[in-house]
Amino acid sequence: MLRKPALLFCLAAIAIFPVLASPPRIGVFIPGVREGSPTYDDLAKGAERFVSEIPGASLKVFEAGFDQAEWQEKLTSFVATGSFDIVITSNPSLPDLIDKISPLFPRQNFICLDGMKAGNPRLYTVLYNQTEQGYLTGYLAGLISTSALHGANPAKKAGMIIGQHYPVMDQLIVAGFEQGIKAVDPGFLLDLRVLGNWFDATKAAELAKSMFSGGVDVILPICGSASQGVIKAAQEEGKYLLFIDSEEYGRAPASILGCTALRQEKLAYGKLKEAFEGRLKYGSADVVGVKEGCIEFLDKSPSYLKGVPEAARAKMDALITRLKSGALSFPIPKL
Ligand code: RBF
Repeated sequence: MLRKPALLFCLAAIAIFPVLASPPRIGVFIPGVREGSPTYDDLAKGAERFVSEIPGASLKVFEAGFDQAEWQEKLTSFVATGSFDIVITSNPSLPDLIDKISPLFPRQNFICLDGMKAGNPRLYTVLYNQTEQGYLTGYLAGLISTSALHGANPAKKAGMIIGQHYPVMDQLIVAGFEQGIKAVDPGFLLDLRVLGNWFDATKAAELAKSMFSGGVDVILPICGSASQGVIKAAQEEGKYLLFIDSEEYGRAPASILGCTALRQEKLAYGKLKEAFEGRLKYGSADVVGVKEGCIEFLDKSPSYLKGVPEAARAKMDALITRLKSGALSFPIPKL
């Protein structure tokens, strides 16, 4: 028989780590497709790494596709299987969907990266401070556009091609990018184009070409797999691109001069681990950025080191230092 202190210890351990009793069953809900969307691919990779480290743990990755009208029904069916201890996803529009279906599955836990909603006791969200990310990227766009690089022109115009409008895009990423280019020169103009989906590479290439002919010399595409069309256009016209979300230099080393990545794989892995160990605060909403190491400008690639002039890189270093120290910070607006 267990003596009293040992028994108390066991009871305390069960109370603190209830899920440790059995290996976790993880469901990954991809609101789109993995292929061509690093934000979703990295989410799945983080979950795959987590599961690979725990004997007996299981994982199912479900791709819900591009028809957003179907997501609520697909998420409901996914959760209704009752197969998962935690359902993890990533997208600013998912917390509202989770809130809607959550009352049907009151014991189902959810984690949503790249989203923000506090108050649902079964949902934890963590938002990236994408104003910082947009600002860093816009600042580099301004520096490239005003440089003596071949392909840069005197017009103070930088571009973005986005999949669609949504609050995080408009109020954080685009707003940050615009502030960044204007920090280089207040006379800069942003040429913003909306693709209307996350996959049409042919239309994205046409948009990019019309922007280049209008005086834009650097574009930030945020349009999923359609970005392949933007790359093709930039290569043909000898213009420049910047990316966010992931390391993308390899797709066009002479055209892509900067990547400000989200550490999505690390965050997915880390939050699943916290949940498994009973440390995740369901009901709360965190915000992470450069300071926390969750947004990182990738400054080691030869594309950046050889492609961007030294004076511009020194200015980027100074900006990154200010963001890391907190000397420069951007509050999150109410979304
Ligand atoms: N980003 C992608 O890379 N691929 C997608 O298919 C995609 N679909 C989205 C659908 C909706 C409704 C919303 C709100 C965002 C979507 N995003 C997509 C953007 C993604 O969540 C993130 O904001 C960007 O990748 C910038 O970090």
